[in-house]
Amino acid sequence: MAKPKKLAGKDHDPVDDRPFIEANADAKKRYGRFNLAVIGNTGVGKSSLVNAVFGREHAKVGKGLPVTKGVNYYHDDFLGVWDFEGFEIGSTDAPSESLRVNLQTIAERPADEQIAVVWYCVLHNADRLTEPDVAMIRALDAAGLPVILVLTKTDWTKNRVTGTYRAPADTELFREWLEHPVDGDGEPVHLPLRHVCVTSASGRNGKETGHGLGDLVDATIAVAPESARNAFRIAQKLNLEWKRQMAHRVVVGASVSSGAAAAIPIPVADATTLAPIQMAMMGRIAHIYGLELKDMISAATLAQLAAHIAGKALARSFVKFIPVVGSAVNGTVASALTAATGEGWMRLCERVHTGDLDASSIAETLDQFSPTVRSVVKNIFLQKASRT
Ligand SMILES: Nc1nc2c(ncn2[C@@H]2O[C@H](COP(=O)(O)OP(=O)(O)OP(=O)(O)O)[C@@H](O)[C@H]2O)c(=O)[nH]1
Ligand SMILES: [Mg+2]
Repeated sequence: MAKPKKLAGKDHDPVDDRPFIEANADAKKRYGRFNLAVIGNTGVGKSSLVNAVFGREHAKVGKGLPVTKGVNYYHDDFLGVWDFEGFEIGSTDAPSESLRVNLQTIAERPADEQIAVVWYCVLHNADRLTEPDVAMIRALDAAGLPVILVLTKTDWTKNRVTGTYRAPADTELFREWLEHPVDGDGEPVHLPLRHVCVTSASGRNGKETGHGLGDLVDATIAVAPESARNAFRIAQKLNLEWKRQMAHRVVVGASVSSGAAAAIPIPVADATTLAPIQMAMMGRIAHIYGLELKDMISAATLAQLAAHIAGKALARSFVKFIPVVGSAVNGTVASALTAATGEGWMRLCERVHTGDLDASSIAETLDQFSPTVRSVVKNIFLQKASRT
């Protein structure tokens, strides 16, 4: 491992924030963008579904880049949405034919725009799929795309006794048909769906949370190509546990690196040796939680962050509290310090991600998330325990 760049020697010099920015940019490249195609008639709830799962105002009506007729592409660093307008009933073109042409156009676009998964959206109370629906699903499958059929705007009813929600009986029948489709003569119909999900993006009044979205997220990751899965874990907002697991791996890696960097104990006065490792760890974790740096974290906040979390003052305070350490930070303390820093940063990122904490107030709340002596000591014990 390359020895971390030595940072400014004087106490008041700021810690370099470049490792944060570089690691953040590197995470963006490494994890890439998740591209979803949503197809379905106007008003079936495509945009609402995308917003419920990804939590951004991506798919607002009529505000994308019209890539080809009837298809808009919306994207940020984490997520790309190919928004297909529904076909017009009675139009002369066969919808599956125009879909094929559109898919061809998309296939010629850059690699980071390629569709990973398709949500084919149909109203839950549509009593059947139309011929054009079936033809389009086959065309998508023929193009090698995994298709999830999403029944939308389901009116769930709550069982007063059990508290569980149920879709209407007709919707369940429709789902069963979709899973084992047969024609009027009872002959099987070829319908290449990878999964059927029954969903609603919001409650009846448009305010409550949706239903069936966890199932949709699980189905999506299951059918996504392996290379797109981490990008999906990052882009979606419903399963926080996936993010925690990814971020935790980053913390463990940085913690090990810190231990190695301090294999020969670092004099406390030089404890900023650990800063680049910690800053890089935080940059990657910020990406995993979907924090867009340019919008959310100003350069001034970053500098403050660096000073706060990775500064040598912190290491000094540990020396006061942990007498065994003496005047140097050894490998065990260094790795515990980094682990505690990472855990605090994960909590902060998670709160910004869920909207509990406003990004503009990160600077004022840093103290709450900085590692405490207690959390470092806990990590020292955990590490000792894991070695024995
Ligand atoms: N009750 C209920 N209404 C919903 C649900 N999902 C969407 N809607 C409403 O249905 C309307 C259309 O939703 P959109 O998400 O804009 O539908 P769309 O498929 O993106 O429509 P276009 O972009 O015009 O093709 C909006 O008024 C939504 O609030 C749902 O699950 N339940
Ligand atoms: Mg829409």
